[in-house]
Amino acid sequence: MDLKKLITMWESKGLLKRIGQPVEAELEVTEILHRVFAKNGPALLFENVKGAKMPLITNMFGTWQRIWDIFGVDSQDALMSRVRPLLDIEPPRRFVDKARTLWKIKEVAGNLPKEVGKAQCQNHVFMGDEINLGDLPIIKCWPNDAGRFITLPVVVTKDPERGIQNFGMYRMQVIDERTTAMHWHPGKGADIHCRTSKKLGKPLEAACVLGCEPAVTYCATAPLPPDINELVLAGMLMDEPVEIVRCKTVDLMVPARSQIVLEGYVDGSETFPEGPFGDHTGYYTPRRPFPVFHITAITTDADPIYPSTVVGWPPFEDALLGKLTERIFLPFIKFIIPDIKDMALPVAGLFHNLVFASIDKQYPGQAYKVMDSIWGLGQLSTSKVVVVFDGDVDLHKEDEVLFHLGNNIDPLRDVVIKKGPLDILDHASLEEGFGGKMGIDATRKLPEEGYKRQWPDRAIMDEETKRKIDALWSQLGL
Ligand SMILES: [Mn+2]
Repeated sequence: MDLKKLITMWESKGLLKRIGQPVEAELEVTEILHRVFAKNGPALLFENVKGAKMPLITNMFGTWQRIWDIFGVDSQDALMSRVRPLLDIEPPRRFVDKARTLWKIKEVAGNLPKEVGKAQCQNHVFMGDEINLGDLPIIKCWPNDAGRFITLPVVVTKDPERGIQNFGMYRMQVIDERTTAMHWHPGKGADIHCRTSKKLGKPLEAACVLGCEPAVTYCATAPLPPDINELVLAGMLMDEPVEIVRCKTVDLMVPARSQIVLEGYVDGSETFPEGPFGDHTGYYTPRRPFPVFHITAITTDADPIYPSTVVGWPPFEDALLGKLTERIFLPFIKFIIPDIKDMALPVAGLFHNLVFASIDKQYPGQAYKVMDSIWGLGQLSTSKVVVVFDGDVDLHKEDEVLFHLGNNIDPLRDVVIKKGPLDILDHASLEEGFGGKMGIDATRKLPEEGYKRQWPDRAIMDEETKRKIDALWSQLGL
């Protein structure tokens, strides 16, 4: 569903609040958002951000109810059922299977991106001297931030050799009215495109899409393998194709139902000292050189709305997006690592500091095999601490997790320390992006794992007593 329709719907359900009072783009939006998010409050539409020519929306992803609305579902299960067909596609053995497989592929194909000729995001086109980022209510999030940052951009780039587009989210620091920095880290989709362009000796065309379908915004943050199109995932999750339109000044296709598109290019040899920026670690990330984005056109909806978010000391608005990714990608992780029964990445662990996995242990050393698999898998490879539990542990109850973590381990025997890649934002690690990792085996130990004692039974009530007390319960008046 597009942003304007969501706004109408949320307003009618009391899930969005308009704020007419004048508010500063610097810091004030952050402080208001922080307080409203903390009490599971509404999405906020700031209609009067000082100095800006359009309203700002924030806290779109702040509650599960709004997230389900974004995808047009009423529950997590309903959303999950839309990606399940991908996992069920297997080589057909019988005719009836074949029919089923084709139907499933059709179901996926029916929601592929669809090109349109005319788009709401190109209602107004601003070029040359008309380009002015000052018209947008771009916020400064934290007191020591280097300046104003675009925090919810969907950045579109194309592999210059193979023509495959990528949609990623990289914060953009405003340098002047038509220039920004592009905070894409080494190895991210757009960074790879930029390096290829530099090798070919030409600039990389890029577009920054603001206020597209929020489902598309989410998919730009999803840890998809390279070359898997984010819009295909968005189409599946929304059960509706993403409409795309050709940009006015660059050869890129962008989501048509967007509020604002910044078109331009990045010259791979030019950098800007980007940052500091108060990041989702709750700390400022240091100033580092990043590429520069030159805007060649701004296209907008008839009356555009600018989207934003703030990250910081968790939990913040991005916590729900992280949890959503944990749930959506679990079936795919289980497909690759079948040992895994469940996984939890606690919000306070920032999704890369702490990973909990559970297994039904079948053989000695299986917990270590699972740790190595996690450390070898996509973005999970930067996980700092991985703890493996038995399958009967509810990984989503922090008390239960800590109970087993403390109760079931002997650090001399059950901890492995090793080296590997870490999240670039980790300020504690030995080097930026590289350092120590820890794996903890918190499962019941087998004799072959060096446990020569008798693993004790859990002290739990028997069923007969429970039934007797059930029968007695109403008479006890408790
Ligand atoms: Mn990608």
